[in-house]
Amino acid sequence: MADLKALANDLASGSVQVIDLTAPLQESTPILGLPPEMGQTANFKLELISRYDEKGPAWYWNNFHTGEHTGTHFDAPIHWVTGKDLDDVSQVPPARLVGPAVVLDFAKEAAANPDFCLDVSHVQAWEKANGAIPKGAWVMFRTGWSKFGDDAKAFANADENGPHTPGLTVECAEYFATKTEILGMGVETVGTDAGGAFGFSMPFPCHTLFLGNNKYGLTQLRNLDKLPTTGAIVIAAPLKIVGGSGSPCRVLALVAK
Ligand code: 23J
Ligand code: MN
Repeated sequence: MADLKALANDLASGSVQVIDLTAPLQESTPILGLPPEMGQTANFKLELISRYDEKGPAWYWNNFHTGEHTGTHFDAPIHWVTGKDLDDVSQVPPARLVGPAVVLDFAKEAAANPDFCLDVSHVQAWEKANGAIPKGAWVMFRTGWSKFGDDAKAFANADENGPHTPGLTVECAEYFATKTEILGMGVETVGTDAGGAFGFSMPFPCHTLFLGNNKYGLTQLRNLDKLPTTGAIVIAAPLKIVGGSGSPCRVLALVAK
């Protein structure tokens, strides 16, 4: 039998640390902007119900408004047409929210080229250096992009040709989606796809291929620089929205010290 007592002791002593990979969720949290003729997702917004006042003398609470895909969030397979018959966010099995994390660090490349795309050769070189990506892994694509997370303009990095943010090539998305048994991909940017992915030979390959192959997306992650290359455990906790295509998500990592 597995030994959770050891884990409890390690948590209590601090020899296992809990790292929060979640960005703060507030009105200023950056959101994806699509071309104006398309439907748009909403910013997060709090609406006060009462705060120890005449509407509620002893209690503070809010309603909130948000898009499902606002801030650090989870993409369920049903989000994309290729996954339309697969799970909504409430149907994702809980065992598939938790897994070992591998960190593919391409922050240097993304700093030199904001349109940097991870390709199959990068993944093969990573596996040669670090071992095979385990079954059920969360693949964390570290780009350093979270440093722009408090500045919506820098985060989107758009010019007249659209946004310029790093992502995956079509071939790399296809490799992960069809040749591996990972849970999904975690990124620091606003979505799993590159900023320029609408113009790829297959538009939005990460959404198309990951979600169509029952794999997930995690976005707007922070603190990936605090994870080891391998060895962390990641827990993604989206809200169990019945029929939902995704959800703002708390993402935590367990890291051995
Ligand atoms: C809808 C259309 C295109 C994209 C997205 C959503 C996302 O990035 C998302 O948050 O799933 S690229
Ligand atoms: Mn999304």
